[in-house]
Amino acid sequence: MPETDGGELLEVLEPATAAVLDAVPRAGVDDVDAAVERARAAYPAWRALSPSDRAAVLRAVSDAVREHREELARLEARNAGKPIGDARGEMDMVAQVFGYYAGAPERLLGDSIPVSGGQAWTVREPLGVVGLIVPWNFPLTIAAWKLGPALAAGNTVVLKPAELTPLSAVRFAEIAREAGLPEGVLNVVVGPGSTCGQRLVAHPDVAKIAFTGSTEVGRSIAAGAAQTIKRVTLELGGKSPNIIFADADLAAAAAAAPGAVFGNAGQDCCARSRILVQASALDAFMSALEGAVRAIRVGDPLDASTEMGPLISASHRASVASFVDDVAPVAFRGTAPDGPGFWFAPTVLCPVDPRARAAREEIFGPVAVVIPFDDEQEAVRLANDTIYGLSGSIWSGDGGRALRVARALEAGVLSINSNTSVRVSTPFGGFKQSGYGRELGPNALDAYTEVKSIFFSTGSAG
Ligand code: TAP
Repeated sequence: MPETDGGELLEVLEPATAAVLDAVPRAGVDDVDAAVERARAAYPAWRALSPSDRAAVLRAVSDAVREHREELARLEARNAGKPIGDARGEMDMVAQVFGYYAGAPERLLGDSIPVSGGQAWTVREPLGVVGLIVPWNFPLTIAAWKLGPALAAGNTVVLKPAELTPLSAVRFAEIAREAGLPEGVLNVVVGPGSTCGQRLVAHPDVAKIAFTGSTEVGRSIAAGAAQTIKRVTLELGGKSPNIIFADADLAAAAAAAPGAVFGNAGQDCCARSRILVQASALDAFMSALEGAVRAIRVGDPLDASTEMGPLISASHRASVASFVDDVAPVAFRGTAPDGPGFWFAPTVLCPVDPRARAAREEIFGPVAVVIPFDDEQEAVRLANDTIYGLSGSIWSGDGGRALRVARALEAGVLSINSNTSVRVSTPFGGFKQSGYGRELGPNALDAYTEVKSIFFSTGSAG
């Protein structure tokens, strides 16, 4: 059960049916304070654990996630409405993240720096209690990206999942505890961002907030954290470009484009939701894309053949639908089930004016805009014409051009002739208003440690 004594119950819905899936106690501010206190009490012992012992615990957590893969995947598929195949892949990634960061406690290296009169070197210290605030789109995966490096570095944690999708975090905490994570090292509080999230941000004993979610809330977290000079990392929204040059393998680009924007029903901060296509290839690309979009299987998340599930909530569906009004230039749409559940058919708008709302705002749903361009310069200008800078793709048969464009794009995670953004061993994070700080890879440890410099005087020979 989550960390709360509160009496109020939070009903958790299943997006595919709109029915109640479960009910969990809803935490309040007092529960956050109690969780921070437990994390504070557990910190000295967790920090003092030998690096190899801390590594062994993280390895055991990784193994336990693998053992519980199917249970966790089904929970995530039902609560977040994502296809079971995707959910299984996400649980594999969660296990990989803990396995990867199990290597970190024994590799938190410092520098030895030449100075006069003695020896200087640096060590990495944990921060203390860190607050993790995560969204509903990849609930346990995004939590793991933060938990792995935070725990490896010797911090203790209070994790606040989104109220819409708390179930996998609650179950994961039990599994991790059974696998040997000491009491109090990971504390889950299930409650609203407006109370529990804000309290974590304001709490004087929380050293850092790692947040993934909307740019709007990220802004308020950065402002709130300034009061106590908390460390903050922010992984926020995106409006990522998928740039397709006429010299690309158009069939491959068109076959891959739907997955890059309609995966997780478009509820993905890395969604390549702006498809920029060189005008001379537009017709050929659009006809290949149409077949791929109409073929997407949208349906029951627990059916192994499903490729796209529902949206997360009724209100989010209304927000997505507002981008496909009567005057939207709908080129073609896929299908979606009727009846209960928050369904929305994959939709492609073309041609879209780059100044249009659908081309500028993060839709966070299965709606792609296609924008034609004439040359490389225009492609780069259009791609960078956004407040965001998270990810993007470049498809071209000209390697020099692909690299030139990759260097010119203002974004943190790019792929060439591929739409993948995320690997456990490579850094992930945004430029501009997509946030700051990096998750995953070796860089994530920087965000959960302070560098300490120590000078040892050697005196002078007598
Ligand atoms: P947010 O409101 O940003 O929620 C993300 C997390 O922050 C949730 O755990 C939320 O808690 C918490 N939160 C909300 N207000 C807070 C506050 N004032 N202080 C501290 N924590 C707070 O995102 P959302 O409502 O779920 O989605 C809105 C839009 O955000 C989406 O349409 C999409 O554009 C964007 N979004 C981006 C991402 C990524 S991966 N970058 C993920 C999700 C959403 P509760 O939800 O429990 O109240």
